[in-house]
Amino acid sequence: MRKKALITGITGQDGAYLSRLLIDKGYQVHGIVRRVALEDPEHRLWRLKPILNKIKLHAGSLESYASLFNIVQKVKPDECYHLAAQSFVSYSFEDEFSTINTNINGTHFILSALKERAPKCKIYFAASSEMFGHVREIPQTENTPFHPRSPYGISKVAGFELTRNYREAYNLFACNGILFNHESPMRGYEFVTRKITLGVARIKAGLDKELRLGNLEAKRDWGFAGDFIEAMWLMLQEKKPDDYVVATGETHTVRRFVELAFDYAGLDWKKYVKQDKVLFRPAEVNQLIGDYSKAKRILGWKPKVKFEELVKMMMDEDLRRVKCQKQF
Ligand code: G4F
Repeated sequence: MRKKALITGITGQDGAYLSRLLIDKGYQVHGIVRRVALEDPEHRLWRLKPILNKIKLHAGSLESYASLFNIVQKVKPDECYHLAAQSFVSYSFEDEFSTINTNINGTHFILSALKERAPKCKIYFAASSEMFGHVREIPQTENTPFHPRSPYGISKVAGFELTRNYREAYNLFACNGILFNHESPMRGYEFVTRKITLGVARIKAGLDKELRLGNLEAKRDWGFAGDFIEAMWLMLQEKKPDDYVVATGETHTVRRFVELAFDYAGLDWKKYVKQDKVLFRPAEVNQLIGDYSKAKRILGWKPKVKFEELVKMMMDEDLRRVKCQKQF
């Protein structure tokens, strides 16, 4: 019988890559989406467009225990990937209550529903390097203490602990993937990498004259989303559930990303980038760099796409898109 996977957050970047991977592996893929997404597929399901006829979508909400419970009961998944969240760190400062409520309750609800209706299901929780925040050591490992710096980071620490507690208290096969930043041509436009590559492509096409950014000195460990989702799947194929850092082991400033992207388009970034105080965060995570040696040792996982290739991949896609559809 085909294995059944249930993905929350299937409409996002990671959900789109993961769905493709699972379809290729022969899984029956189910996703939970908000009802509005089903009513407006053109805008909200664009990342899933090429595979819509190969997956089954269910209307539900992270805010409703009943909806998650009913979907879990109906699907009875073998594996569940809980990716859904309010995932934009900056926005979490503006609306801390909804970020904290949705992210923490959503994780609690899905864990509880799985415990009640599919206790054998293997569970992946999308934890985050944002949990390390004001970092206590460099590089960060599975043993580095957390010091989150945003409501989003706090909500992920709570999700991490809930997942670990369901594993220890109820014997669920529940894993935390502590993923560092991961990007791709399917990244949302609010995140800095995509904002930069689209911004450069628009400037190149003469559609914009400047690119406004916040803190250029922040350092991130940026990998390719297509590589990182493989680690999610590998965690659930292990004999025992555990927590893993997924990263590249390299760190770069936002400024470096900017330089490479503008260089690629043959432009001098200093002429176009304006720093805007409004885009700085009330509390910043200054430096992230992950040590993925546990994932390498146990899962046999390592990142394939290097930083420079990632910038080129995203630039190529945005230059192409802006060229064919000037509305971007
Ligand atoms: O691209 P970002 O918004 O990503 P951030 O905050 O690191 O979070 C991402 O990665 C996490 C994993 O560590 C995920 F959990 C999370 O969901 C998300 O995917 O910002 C990256 C850096 C920050 O230091 C920010 O201050 O870029 C800096 N930055 C500078 N100017 C900007 C901007 N970020 C954004 N979004 N927009 C700017 O104009």
